[in-house]
Amino acid sequence: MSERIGFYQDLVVSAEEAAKFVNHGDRVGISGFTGAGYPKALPTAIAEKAKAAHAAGEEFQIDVFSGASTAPDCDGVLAEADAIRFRSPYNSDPVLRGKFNDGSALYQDIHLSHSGQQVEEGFYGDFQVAIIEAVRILDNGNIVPSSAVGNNLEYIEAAERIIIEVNEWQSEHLEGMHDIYKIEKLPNRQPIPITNPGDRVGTTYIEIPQEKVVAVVKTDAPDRNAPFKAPDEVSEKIAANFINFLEGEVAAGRLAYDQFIMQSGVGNVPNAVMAGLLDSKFENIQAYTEVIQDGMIDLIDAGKMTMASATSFALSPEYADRMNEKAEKYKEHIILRPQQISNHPEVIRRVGLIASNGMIEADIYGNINSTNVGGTRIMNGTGGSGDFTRNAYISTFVSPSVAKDGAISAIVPFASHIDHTEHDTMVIITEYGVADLRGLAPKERVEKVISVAHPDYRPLLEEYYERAKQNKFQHTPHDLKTAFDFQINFAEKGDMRG
Ligand code: 0RQ
Repeated sequence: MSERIGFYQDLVVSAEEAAKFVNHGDRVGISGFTGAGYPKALPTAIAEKAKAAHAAGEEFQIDVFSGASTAPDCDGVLAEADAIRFRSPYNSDPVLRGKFNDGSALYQDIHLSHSGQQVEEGFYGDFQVAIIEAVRILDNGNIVPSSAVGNNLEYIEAAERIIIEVNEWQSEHLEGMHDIYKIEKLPNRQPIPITNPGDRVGTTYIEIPQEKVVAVVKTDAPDRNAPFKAPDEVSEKIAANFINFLEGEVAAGRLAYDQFIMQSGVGNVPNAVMAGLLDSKFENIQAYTEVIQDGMIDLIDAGKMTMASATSFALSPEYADRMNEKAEKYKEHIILRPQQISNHPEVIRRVGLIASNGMIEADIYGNINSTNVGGTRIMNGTGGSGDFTRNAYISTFVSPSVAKDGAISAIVPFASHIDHTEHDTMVIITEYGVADLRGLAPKERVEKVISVAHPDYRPLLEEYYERAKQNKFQHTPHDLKTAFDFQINFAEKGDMRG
């Protein structure tokens, strides 16, 4: 174990000892993104400290900033201990989500490419602590990050005190997979010199200001690594529709079989899309995306995907084991970057990728709600979906047409919260087909969007549109009195059909 800690040997302590450096009211930046690369030991130790303080009638809450989501042994334990006052920029932990929704914790849901810069520029104030997971500490005190890079650079720079967790579960062969490039602060910013997903422009390690390191903790625990559900009939149909759409782009001369650069959101539908790509004519697929999922590993193994650039892994346990065994081989095909780079609008626009993300609901004009069920109940967050949707060559949303056994339609008259506007949405894909909205005025889009709704909901959407057209103003007709009937029906009667 100690060979992983080539420096700061005298700072190695237990997690409980290290937690002494975290105080009530601190702003704490942690490593971690989609359940990978988050600190495994400190969160529990901080949660225990919070519980002890609360039992003694004292206050103890911190503000937590990460790359994106973490895991039950990070956000979950802190939320259960009521140790989080404020959280940003992304969360998918159910316990913490409950706290946001009952008002006992605050959440700022922002674009993942913006969060690090806003920390750097001081928008949040001072940071007291950074807790960063590493594979290894190098002999000069710098670190090899683990399975996510996220906002590590920004938190290390902003924090007064740095705690490093060295996790032996992570493969040492991840060394060399990272590409750490630091964007200069304003006003000295230069173009990011990446023109292809496989371009390496930085270092394989993160520089650490040695004087700030206060503790090193040894861990040996796996990433969250939730298994994916096997693709079901609906996700397979969505995937087939997505691939048909790509085939149509080839037929139209706007894409070639060896030109496809993808961004993919996380989840079962994206994984089904990747399973579909395995049997497709597409070759030499590249990803410029934020997370590497199981489906991409399969594509790499099959020789179909040549390069995947991201900021973290989001692998199932089986695939995480495979990564740990064969990291040496995978690093020929995978680059892990800071999230400011993996999600950077400049690079996304330059490489010309096709984005596909999930959604909660789309309205008849193409506005997308990715985050708030019924307009008010936060689910996860916008994550990187805005970074990619706004800047992709083609932006698609993929979703089952209904949720909760048909009680919820993914296509509604008016989205009850809007994360991506009709100006950015190009294509909506469900199991019923592809609504290609490119080049269309709002009123021309309605029929196409309704055609991918579930058949139960199509007549209700058509009736709504007829009513909306009675409006005096005919550019984006709405009947505001009934525009949210679907969502109101669900809130009051448990079914959008009323
Ligand atoms: O809940 O499991 O309790 O039934 O949402 O839904 O269909 O499995 O799809 O996992 O892709 O999630 C938008 C939440 C979709 C996700 C969202 C319920 C549904 C189910 C999951 P149950 P599915 P997904 C890269 C890009 C925003 C961030 C983003 C998301 C659960 O894709 O968070 O795109 N996206 N990031 O029943 C009520 C609706 C619903 C609904 C689905 N209309 N109303 N519940 N659900 N639609 C990732 C990062 O940035 C890190």
